[in-house]
Parts: sequence; structure tokens; C-alpha cells
Amino acid sequence: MISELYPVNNEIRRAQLLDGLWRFRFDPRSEGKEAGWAESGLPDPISMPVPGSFADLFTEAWQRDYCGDFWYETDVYIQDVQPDQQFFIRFGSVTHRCCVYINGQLAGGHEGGFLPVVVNAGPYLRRGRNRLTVLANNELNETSIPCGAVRMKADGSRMAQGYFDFFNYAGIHRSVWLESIPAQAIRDYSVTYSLGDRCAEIAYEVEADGDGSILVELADREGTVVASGEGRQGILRIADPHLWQVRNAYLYTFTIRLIRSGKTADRYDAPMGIRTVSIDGDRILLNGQPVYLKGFGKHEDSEMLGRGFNYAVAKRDYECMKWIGANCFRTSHYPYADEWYRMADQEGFLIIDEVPGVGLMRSFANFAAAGAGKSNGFFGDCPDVDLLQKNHRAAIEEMIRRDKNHPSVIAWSVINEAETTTQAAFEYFAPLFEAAREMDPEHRPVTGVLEKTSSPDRCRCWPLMDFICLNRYYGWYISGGDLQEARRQFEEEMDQWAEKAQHVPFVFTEFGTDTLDSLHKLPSVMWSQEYQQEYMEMNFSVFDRYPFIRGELAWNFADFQTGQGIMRVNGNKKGLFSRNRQPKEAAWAMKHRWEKR
Ligand code: BDP
Repeated sequence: MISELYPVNNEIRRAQLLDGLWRFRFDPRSEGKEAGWAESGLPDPISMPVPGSFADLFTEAWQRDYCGDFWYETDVYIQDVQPDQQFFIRFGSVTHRCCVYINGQLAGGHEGGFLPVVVNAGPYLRRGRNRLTVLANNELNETSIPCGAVRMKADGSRMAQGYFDFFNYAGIHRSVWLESIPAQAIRDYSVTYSLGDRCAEIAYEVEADGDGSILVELADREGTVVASGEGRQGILRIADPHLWQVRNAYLYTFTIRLIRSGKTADRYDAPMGIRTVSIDGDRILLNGQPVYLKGFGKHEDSEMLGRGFNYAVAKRDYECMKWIGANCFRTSHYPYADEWYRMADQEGFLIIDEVPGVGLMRSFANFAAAGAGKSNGFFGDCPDVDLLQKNHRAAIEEMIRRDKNHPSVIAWSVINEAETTTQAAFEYFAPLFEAAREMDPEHRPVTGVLEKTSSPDRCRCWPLMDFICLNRYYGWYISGGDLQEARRQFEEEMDQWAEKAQHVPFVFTEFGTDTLDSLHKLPSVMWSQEYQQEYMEMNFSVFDRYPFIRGELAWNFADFQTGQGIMRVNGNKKGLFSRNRQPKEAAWAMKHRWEKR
């Protein structure tokens, strides 16, 4: 059985990072498999850093835009193999799909580029040197998420056409670990919380192999054990709990021990934040208290690294978000590296965790059509809706399994700007919302993000949502340059929602303007710093008119790379920070507002 717990080191478990400079090769004719590259080694490889995207490291356009198969390879050394030990290799993600070979043998694989790939490596590893090979592919289609297409060019090469507004970065984007754990091990755990008067109950459930017994302990920050229990399921009760609060995180340590023949056979320690999340009428509650979400939709995106995870970039992002007074972000448009959530747990940030349910609308520039309210359809003529739904469901399942124990995660988002106005869309989404609700032991709110055509009179899917997320660009894609008219149209729509969806919280998950940090103009024009600020102020004044609006996540935290086109000046410039994480002028206005809110 595969263990998907985040790798840890302790007296029993060993987790070794395999990050570094790997060998790499493009395979435009998909010949490597036939030619036996996994068995014989990559011919004429070049070097490639892991983790990272390959695109922005090259100087030639064909390499940056490469679409198709590509290979990574490295050596893994094993000192000793004990009979009661098992090995896993865990990739935080490989975009968008991969096969993993160890010493030439196929050990596993994965569809989907934003969640872990874990392979049971034990049967293929031997003492000494081992060859680890990854065959990856970054093509897009309409049966896996995110959706897109591949265009064949006259020279026979392929070009990815995402139905989304971010560069189709690919590679081994997150850390790779070699884990060694006992043959009989702790596999997973989950917790749910309930709060009483100066007390908390933590219901836990542990999955472990064999018939050993389970002991659990909860220790406070000082290391003092405040509760303990025995058995695979149980309830821990603590008095005067330190709650995990927004931007004031308190983390306990939850220790699980698997006991066999009187000895600790396995052990897993994890941070735990005690908090509840619920919806009450049109309010979002954290620990029973209303919370207003302030922050951003983000991307995993930075210079050179592309979508590769890097602690320094993440640290800077959290510092910028703290500076501006944010408390929340959405992992638009895919689950991020585990480390983002671990940092949010520590910093007290709230996360709306999103699957790559993006591009479910047929257009090569769906963001522009969507922002302007022009729907392009999708489910009516999608080539294989069942397969798409199966992949979508698998991503939801994997995301919830991976992220369910993070106190920072307050909701699951299963779509961004999909087609939601037809019966076919409803039939596609209803079971997915249902599944997300069932899969999460904590039953956190489930939501989805709606674009302009998902209007109050046309959207069929909003009743599936515990709170409704809206992306609206009044003053940009609609009535751009005329904020007065934009406000009128915006309020007209919000008045309709107010009538339609009474007693449901609303969160704005996108609003923003492309803004060049070099452009100033008085009076303002679109793209100028002044316009971004005036646009934000107009949006804020509309939000403040409707009490059921419970959050504002601006688009985007920082400028980010997209594909090329007449709508984008080397990327999307809607950041409140530049791509190298310096504030634009409107960031000061947000800071002013959010520090008081
Ligand atoms: C929305 C999309 C987002 C885009 C944004 C934009 O959800 O991915 O980047 O619009 O146009 O449609 O900036």
C-alpha cells in the first residue's frame, strides 16, 4: 500500500531529497520508449535542475515552447536493504503526466501534473547504484485537467494550447524524495475538531498496516503532552485549547506510534492546528467567529523557475502578503506544492484549495471570452465527458487526501470558470461536488469559481456551492476605461444575486486590471498604475454595499507568465506585485484597506 504522508525523518523513517542536477532529454518523436532509454540510459543527455520547469532555462524558442515527451534521469544509491523496510519515491508533482522507471523497470506513473506521484520502489531497487528514469509529457487535451489542445505545426512539432491564461510550464516542479519506512507502517490519518466551552474534542482516525496497536499523543508548543489516546480511532479531549486562528497560528504536535511486540515499529509526527470551519447563513465562520477573506488568487510562478517550488520565493510571497494585510489565498488554478500549505499552517493563512478544473470551456483564450461574458460551451461536445469527469474526480480525491489535515485549508474549489449554464454542466458537476463533500472527513465547504456568463439568471451550478466565488472584471473586460458605467453594471448584477441567492456567502476570487509598473497617467488610462488603484477602489465600494460579500481575493498576487498573444504583454500584468515581488502603487491602497478590515 502506498503511503502518501508528507515525508519526515525520525528514528524510524528516513526521507532523503533527490533534488539536484538530473540528466534530461527531449523526445519529440516519442522514440525513447521503443528505443529502451529507460533500460540503457538516456543517450546524450543534457543537465536539468530539479525541481524546476525547463521552459525558461533555455535560449531557443523551440525549447521553451516544447510540447511532447521528455525524459529525466538520475542515480539513486541505496546503502542497505533490510527485509522489514520498504522504499517509496515521491515526486511532489510531474507535469502533466509521467511513467517512472527504476533500473529500466516500470515502477509506476501518474496522470495529472499538480499532485504527488508516489511509487513503491522497493521491488526494483538494489544495493548500490540504481537508475531512476522519468518519462514525462506536457500535452493538453479535453479529457484530462487542465483542458487544452495541441496544435500540430507545419514542421511537425507540437504547440500546447491551454484553454487557460497561464504558461504551460512542465517538468519535475517539486522536490523528489526517497523514503524508507517500515514494512508495516502508518499510512494515513485524519482529524476532525469540535469546540466546546473552553474545551476541544479531536476525533482522530489512523490507517496502519497489520495488527499492531496505535498510540497517539498531542503535545503543545512547549512539548508538554496535553492528551493521549490508544486505538486506530478515538477522541482526544483538551481543556483550554490554544486555537489555530487567522494570522495567529498555534500548532500542536500530533504523534502517532505503531506498537508491535511492545516496541515502536513506526512513528509519524505532524503539526496540528485546532480550528473549525463552517458556514452559517451568509457568513463564513472560523472557530465560530465570522471571518472576512482578504488576499489573492496566486500562481506558482517566478522568473527562471517557472512553476518550480522554491522556499525563498514562497517566503517572499508570504512576507508580501503579510505586509499588505492579507489573510487568505486561492491556489488558482491547481493544488500547489505541499510546502505552501505547511507554511500557511505556520503563518495562519487561509487557503481555498483548487483542483486544476480549469479550461472547461472551449476557446484558446477563454479568459478573455469569459471575462467579457461570451460563453463558448463545452460539455455538449466534449469528446469523452466520462473520462474527463473520472480524471477530475481523481484529482479532487488526491487533493483532499493530501491536504485534509492542514488547518490552513478552509475550502475546496472544484472549478475555475467552467461552463455552468447547461443541464449537461450540472450533470457533470453535481457528482463532483457531492464527492468532495463526502471525501473530506472535516466536511469543509465546497465551492467553485464562476465567470461572467455564469450569471444569476443562467448559472445552473451555484446551488451546488456552500459559498459562491465570483470572478468579475467590470472596468476591465467589461466597460474598460469607464469605471462609472462599470460600477452601474456591477451593481446591477449584484442586485440580482442578492435576490436570487439569499443567505449564501459570496467571495470575490478575481477582480483586477493589467497594470504596467512603468506606466503613470493623469487622468488615468487602462494599464496605468492610477487606473489599477481607481479600479480597486470602485470594486471595494461595491463590495461594501452588499453584506453577504465575505471576501475579496484580488487577481493576481503578482504578474505571471502566460502564453503569447495580443492580450498579453509578456504575461499577465494584473499583479499587485511585479513578477519579482515589488509592490505596484495600488498595493498601498489595499494595505490601507486590509489593515483596517
Ligand atoms: C480569469 C481566469 C484567470 C485569468 C484572468 C485574467 O480565471 O486565469 O488570468 O481571468 O484574464 O478569466 O486575467
